[in-house]
Amino acid sequence: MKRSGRWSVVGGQWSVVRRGGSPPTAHRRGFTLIELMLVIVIIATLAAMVVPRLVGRTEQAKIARASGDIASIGLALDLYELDTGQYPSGLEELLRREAPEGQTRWNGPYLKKGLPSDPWGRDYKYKYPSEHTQDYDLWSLGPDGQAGNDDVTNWD
Ligand SMILES: [Ca+2]
Repeated sequence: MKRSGRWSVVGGQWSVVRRGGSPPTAHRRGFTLIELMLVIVIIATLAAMVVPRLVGRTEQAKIARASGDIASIGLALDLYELDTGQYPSGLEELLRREAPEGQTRWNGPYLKKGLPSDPWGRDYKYKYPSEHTQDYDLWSLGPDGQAGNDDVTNWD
């Protein structure tokens, strides 16, 4: 590739100097430091406006992922119940490869990819029998790790 010029700093200006050594002329265009700083300030301002929205979206995405996890763990629980006639006492039962003693129908492990942590790095909670008049309770404590309104649950 033939290069037509080279980058150089002349008097605080970034500019392309033409090969052949023709002297810099008045209409030569380069970025001054001030212009560069202006661009940086504009980018920083845009980032400050956009980043909080992205953070909000990330939280929404985590809640959506927790709902998805709860749905797929729920599916595994239902398959377990279909084979054994009852829901397991704990989620780790879904990971069991060998059938329990006397269990003739068994297609474990029911969670092939293991038990996921919730998007905030904690275990999903499981309770059987349910306290919410359903088959079982399955939930995440949400962003704050404590029981409250931001929990992601399979009941409301
Ligand atoms: Ca919570």
